[in-house]
Amino acid sequence: MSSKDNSISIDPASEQMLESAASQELELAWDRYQAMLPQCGYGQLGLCCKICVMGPCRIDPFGQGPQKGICGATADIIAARNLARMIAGGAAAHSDHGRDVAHTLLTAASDPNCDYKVIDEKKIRALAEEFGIATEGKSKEELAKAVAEMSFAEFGQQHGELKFAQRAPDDQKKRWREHRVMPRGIDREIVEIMHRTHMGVDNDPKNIILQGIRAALADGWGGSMIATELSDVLFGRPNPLKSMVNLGVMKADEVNILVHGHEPTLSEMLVAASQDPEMIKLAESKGAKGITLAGICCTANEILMRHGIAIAGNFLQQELALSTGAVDAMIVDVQCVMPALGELAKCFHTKLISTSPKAKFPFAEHIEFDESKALDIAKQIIITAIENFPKRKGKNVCIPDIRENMVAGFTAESVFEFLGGRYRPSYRPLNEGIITGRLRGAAAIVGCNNPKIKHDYGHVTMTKELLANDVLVVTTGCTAIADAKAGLLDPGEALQYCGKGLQEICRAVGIPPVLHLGSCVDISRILVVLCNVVSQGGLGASIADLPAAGAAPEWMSEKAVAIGFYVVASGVYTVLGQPLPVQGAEGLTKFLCQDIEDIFGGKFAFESDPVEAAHMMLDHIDRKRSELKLAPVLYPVPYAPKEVAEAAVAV
Ligand code: NFS
Ligand code: SF4
Repeated sequence: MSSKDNSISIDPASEQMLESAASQELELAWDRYQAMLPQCGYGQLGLCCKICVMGPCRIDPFGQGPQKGICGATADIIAARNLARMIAGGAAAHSDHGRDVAHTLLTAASDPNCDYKVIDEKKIRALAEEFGIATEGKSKEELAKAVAEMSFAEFGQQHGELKFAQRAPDDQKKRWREHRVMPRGIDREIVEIMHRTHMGVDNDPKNIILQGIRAALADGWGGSMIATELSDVLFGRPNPLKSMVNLGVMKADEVNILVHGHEPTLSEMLVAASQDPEMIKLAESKGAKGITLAGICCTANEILMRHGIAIAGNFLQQELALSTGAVDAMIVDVQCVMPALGELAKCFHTKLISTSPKAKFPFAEHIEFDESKALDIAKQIIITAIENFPKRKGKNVCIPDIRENMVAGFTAESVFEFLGGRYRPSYRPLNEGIITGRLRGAAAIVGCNNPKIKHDYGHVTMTKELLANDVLVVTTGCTAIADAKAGLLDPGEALQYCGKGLQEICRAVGIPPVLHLGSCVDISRILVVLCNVVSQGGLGASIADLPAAGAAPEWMSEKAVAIGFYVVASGVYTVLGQPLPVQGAEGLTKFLCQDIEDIFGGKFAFESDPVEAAHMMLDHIDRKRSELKLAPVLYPVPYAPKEVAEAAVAV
């Protein structure tokens, strides 16, 4: 795709950098995507197996060639095994992140010299009570130690049920127990996928997917929820705050440091180190006016939520950020970090610094992070960046002068306080809004960028379509960043896109129509919001009853697959902008897009057009409204439901 092609991104800052990168002949993900075309059809349809070396085997989707692998595996078996392994990869990534946070909490609680502290006493007390720990007379450190140890145990637990899964409404728990997908231990469910999908073990596609669901639930209601909850204890619960987003948050005359990846442990310390007066003095001594720290991807969302640190961009902007030539150091930890970055950084003075023993990269300098010396190492990293700043001098630097205001920092608790007012926290106004038809429903839009889809187009177009139809939107991850860049997290600017009912709610309550709930592990916050809405009453007894839907319009990662499955298995209708790689497997596709709804109340749909996808979500929301016998929506809205549209055509 030539960067002259206007259709690569809807974000003007990214467009500008695409032009600039093209003129410097820099290679980006979009170029590599073009070079990859045509992509393998067998892979896209889920019909390629290389689980054993009798293969690789592939199934002919046209029915002419082989219909079975050498072992006899059919299309459905092959696609189900591949998909379950994707879930295992995604659940492992989120959960290993959660485990690391538990480890940091344990260190913070045990070592008085640790740079991390147990910050949120109220939350650690509540969690300890939830875990059945006697709290009376215990210090927050003692409680944190116990909660950290019990969280560790959730990973290795061999039988029983995960603790946070108990938060789910009874209906969800009943379905999970009945179909034997209630997760036992987080690691156990992931290992069991690997066992079952080994050659010659589980060869029933549905049975394979059910184990995939068990691991996915262990992610959403286990590993991810542990990551979110314990991060809140360590770093503080987010509260609504203002910040800025897009490449233009970098400054030509300051040391620009970008953090990229996922775990908040490192980025939290970099925030502290970058604000240290000594560091700022050092930067000034090198001729810089100060230090700008900004983030890419989900670690950006973590420090945005808690400190209001600006965001430089989402997944597909990681290379564009480097292409500005203005980055003195990009510090990466784990997940969603392109291995292409090191080579690109070499075109500039930029230092790429890897920090996790789990994730090393070509051409990166490795400064290993160790939480027992967290602040010292963070300072060492900041010093490395500062010392690199003078090397930028005289080089071509191009920072797009484009940035947007945003409000972020919502949680299941702060939404609650906002909606009900500080003195009478309650989800009542939200439920009432839906019951009376002022709000049509709620939607969660999450997930990545993908060069197969015009950058940010899926997220922003879908969000606007839902807002126009009086649907309150919650968001996380790279969607949140896309929406923020488009002004949708700026309450003033976003209201113009909202239907009348949504406008009234937002004005009365003082919330933006798109609520940023954090990073991808914080989708666990969305699960808690759904539980709270159900328990508030008036909208059914199950998450599956709610006039709500989910979507990932530009997803690309295995983590997104794990999320999709735990959300669907929690009762949410979920539309994916790219199909899961199952479409060559007819039986499996029917199971995921149809039959699974009878079991869990949620199902998948695939639709690449974000407007059409939004309409499918609206149809679902309307169906749920009528099942609940709710009043018709209060204000006539621009979208005509499918039946009406079809009838109009027929006439
Ligand atoms: Ni989620 Fe976050 Fe972005 Fe996708 Fe990657 S950053 S964990 S996986 S690309 S939303
Ligand atoms: Fe082929 Fe079966 Fe081996 Fe897969 S497991 S590579 S289908 S023989």
